[in-house]
Amino acid sequence: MTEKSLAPHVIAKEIAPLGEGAMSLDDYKQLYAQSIADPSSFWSAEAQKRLDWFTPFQQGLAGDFHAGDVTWFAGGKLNVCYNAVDRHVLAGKGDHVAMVFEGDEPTDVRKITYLELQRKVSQIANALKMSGVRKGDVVTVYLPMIPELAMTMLACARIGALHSVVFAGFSAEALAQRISAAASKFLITADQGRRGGKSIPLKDIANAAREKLDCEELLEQVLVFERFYDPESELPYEQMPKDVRMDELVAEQRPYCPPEIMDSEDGLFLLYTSGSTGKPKGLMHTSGGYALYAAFTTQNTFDLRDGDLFACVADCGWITGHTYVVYGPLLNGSTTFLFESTPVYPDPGRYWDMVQRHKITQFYTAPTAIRLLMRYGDEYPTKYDTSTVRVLGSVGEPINPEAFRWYFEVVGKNKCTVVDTYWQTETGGHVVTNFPGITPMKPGSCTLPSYGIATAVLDPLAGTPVTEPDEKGHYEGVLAISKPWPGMARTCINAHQRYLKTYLHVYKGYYFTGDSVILDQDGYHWIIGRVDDVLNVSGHRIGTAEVESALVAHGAVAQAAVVGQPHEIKGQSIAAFVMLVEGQSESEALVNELKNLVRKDIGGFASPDMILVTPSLPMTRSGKIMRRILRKIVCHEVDSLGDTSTLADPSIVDVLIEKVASFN
Ligand code: 6R9
Repeated sequence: MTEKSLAPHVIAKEIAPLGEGAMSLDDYKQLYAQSIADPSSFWSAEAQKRLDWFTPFQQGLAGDFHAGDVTWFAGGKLNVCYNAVDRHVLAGKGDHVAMVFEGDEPTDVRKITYLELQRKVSQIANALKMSGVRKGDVVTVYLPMIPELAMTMLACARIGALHSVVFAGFSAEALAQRISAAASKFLITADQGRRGGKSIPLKDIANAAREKLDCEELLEQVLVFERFYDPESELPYEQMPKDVRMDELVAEQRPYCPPEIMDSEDGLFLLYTSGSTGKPKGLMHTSGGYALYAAFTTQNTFDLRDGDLFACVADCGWITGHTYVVYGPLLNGSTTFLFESTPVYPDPGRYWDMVQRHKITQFYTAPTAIRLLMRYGDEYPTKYDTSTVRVLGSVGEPINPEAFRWYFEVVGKNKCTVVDTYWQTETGGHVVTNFPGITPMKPGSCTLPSYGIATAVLDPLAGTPVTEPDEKGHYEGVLAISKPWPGMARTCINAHQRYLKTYLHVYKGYYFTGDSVILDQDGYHWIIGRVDDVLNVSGHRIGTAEVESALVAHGAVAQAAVVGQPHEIKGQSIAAFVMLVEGQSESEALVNELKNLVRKDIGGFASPDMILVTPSLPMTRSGKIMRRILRKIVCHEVDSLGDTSTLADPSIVDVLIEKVASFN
């Protein structure tokens, strides 16, 4: 963090809209203190207020971080789909629009009411049941950002199956890995996706995935939606055994499916995410706790009110899409927006054009998109009427103050609150964020903890809270959370020890985020970035280990080391150093092959921007690659390389500096 970003540029809260009966900062502080003094009572009251229970729960929180056996509202029975859909219909809101979908082409708009949603989700749920899906099964969902994706997630929740959504930008290899790791017997996909006027051949990729690992043995049925379904037309994709034409099957179903009665602690979904080591982890979120946390944070962070049109433009393939496209807005009975395209198609005014046409009231995106759009100047956001927006949100990585100011001043015309929401796949929803009209903003800081979240800044070595401020009055360390909250993931599927080791046993008594943080004199949180080997490219989490293992799979590569490099738009880009096996030589063709390999193994978004072939890597005598040194070299911080004396061959450092300099 630079000195500049720490400058306490506080945007006066008077500029930010204050809701009716809005709380003051002191009210927040009081309620926050109450929420962390007794989280169990705080969340129990919220769970009674915000969710409908078939059987009430007797206890809020049970278990703790030490044992790794946290539960919320266990014994209470509910159904999350019923809560997100049916109860709004029963309350007389059946004709209220639940979803507004805007496809790749701006003219492709669909509006779906709560009643229509209940019927369609029921039909999909019945189709799943007919295909053999049972309570507790894992259904892998590989779909583009179309309403059927959200509906399929809700249909799974309705029948008690766990959805495992795989982002449609992932490759066949990555899809296969996730089907296999979860022993998933069902795959739901589509013939194609559309983005920026181009077709993405999802079914072909799914077909390729089925040929890998044990997927074909595992899969009982593959249900295929058609992006432009026409019952009269020929199959628009290459068929394989076990394929089912999903739109046809769905149309045959009864439009009501009774919701399964689930325990609060029954799994709602799995979502695979990258960690610092090994293969992606399948984090499991539960029904009651996750649903409550999604509903609560959506309403509080975004000041959600009746009549709002809430637009989170993330893809459902990521946690942001789960919590803030599907579950959060629908659990609140609001109208959610689903967006299939990109911020620059057909031109860089797309977002603001949508805001104007649909009268969007909350708009939520990632800093990488804001930085990209900033480059096209003020002309686009200025051209459109964005006055319906009250809250602008940012998520995925720290937002640099320049991008924050542009978002606030040019997009929000100095009238909206910008909420900088810090959270993770593991946390289920926002854990540190400002609240509209309540928390004064500081561009670049995600500000103060959300209710019930007891943040702690720990000394990374001692594992105890940092108690001594530095000369500026700041506390610096790793970010941890000391008390359980309902939205936290409960386990990694089939790998509870890995869950404990990664999150709960690193620092005893704390949940460890993997991020480092500075707490300023006002208690504001400034996220510095990951302390582990996890990269954040355009807001996408990628483990260095995943990219390295894709690279070494090439016959010519002996060793690979991957680090993040600062990138103006993506936040970070990937820099890879590869050492070739004896007798192989460097060529442009090889570099292209390696890029393609990563594309094939993980997905296009993980492809390195820079691949350098080097004679060797900076290794310790015990053979450990010192990534710290590579990081400094790609960041051009060669004056602060630190101790290089433990390197087996210190002369390699100069060779690498030279290589990086000549690449740029
Ligand atoms: C929601 C999501 C989580 C990691 C997290 C951190 C980074 C997310 C941030 C932020 C600073 C913010 N991150 N939001 N850093 N300010 N507002 O992105 O989940 O994909 O699991 O990534 O993203 O490093 O640890 P996920």
